[in-house]
Amino acid sequence: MKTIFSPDQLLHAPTKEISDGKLVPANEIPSRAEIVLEHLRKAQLGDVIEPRNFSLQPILKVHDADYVTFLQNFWQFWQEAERSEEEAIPFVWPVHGLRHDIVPEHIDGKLGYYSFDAGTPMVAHTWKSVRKSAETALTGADLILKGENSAFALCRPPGHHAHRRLYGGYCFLNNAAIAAQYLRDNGVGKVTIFDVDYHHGNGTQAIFYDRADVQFLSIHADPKVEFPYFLGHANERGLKEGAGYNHNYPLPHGTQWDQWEEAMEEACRAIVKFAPDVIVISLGMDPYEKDPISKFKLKSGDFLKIGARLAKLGKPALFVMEGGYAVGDLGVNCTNALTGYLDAVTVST
Ligand code: OKP
Ligand code: ZN
Repeated sequence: MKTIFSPDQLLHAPTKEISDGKLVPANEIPSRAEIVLEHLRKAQLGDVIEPRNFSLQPILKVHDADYVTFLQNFWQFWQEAERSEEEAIPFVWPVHGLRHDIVPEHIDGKLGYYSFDAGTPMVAHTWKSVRKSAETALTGADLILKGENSAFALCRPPGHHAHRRLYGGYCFLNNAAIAAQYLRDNGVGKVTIFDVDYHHGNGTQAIFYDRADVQFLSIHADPKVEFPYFLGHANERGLKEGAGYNHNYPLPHGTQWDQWEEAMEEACRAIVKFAPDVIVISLGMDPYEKDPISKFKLKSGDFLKIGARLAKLGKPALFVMEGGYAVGDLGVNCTNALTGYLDAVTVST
């Protein structure tokens, strides 16, 4: 399995984030990608290649143009506002009863307009990194289109919380959604996005909520008690043509493998019924027991089982990295998911 990654994805490197009412050291840090690379190389998973360049067009199929322009020009706005801070954090949002129809001119208004949390700082090179991260996913999609059975897009920054015109949860461009849309636009009939990250993939869900050509499934901590709090309940089943094509499996804090696996089996039944041509896996390693911001109890060995179960679905698979913050064990856990997949594929085909 080839891995796609660009060193430019390391440039987005905020040092802090707002969490639990205080500024704390950032969790979504560049070394996450480096440790994954190191372990993939050690395991000889396959070649590591750089993403190719893409026009903005495949990104603009998923994200609104004004939002993309905002991300692109953000640092210039920030400097024009004579901000000396190196990390920008929003603090006011157009929630219930406030207006959404006028985009503010002031940088603080724009930051709030295009975000949904205060935990996702923007820095000088954010755009460069997030564009490359999306191109990493797109290059993975290209490999699948060329006939590879699987590929690993080592995306970082992650993407699954990003909506069409909203950033948050460390995410700016929705890498998995951009790849899925690109597959659709290049002849793939039906795509499943299966999100196994600890957090609900609210952005991906929202992007495809009214569509029947892209199925979305997510196993995650119950939003009643976990970020992102405002989406991810079991009764969100899709709208219009998309009705019935969205599946959420919220689970309680403390969930261990047996319970997680039950949800995965239910999700796999829905995937088999949908019969996708390609599966995009939003691969988060944060259901891990030692994850510093999560409360599930999966063990390192459980990621092998996740990979093996995905292989049994028997479809081309594009793995797109999302979360996972126990940096010391992230390389092992990610490698386990991918080798678990490869070993099972070899056996069954
Ligand atoms: C991104 B991904 C906890 C604060 C939560 C946001 C978490 C974003 C997770 N005190 N901050 O889904 O791994
Ligand atoms: Zn997560």
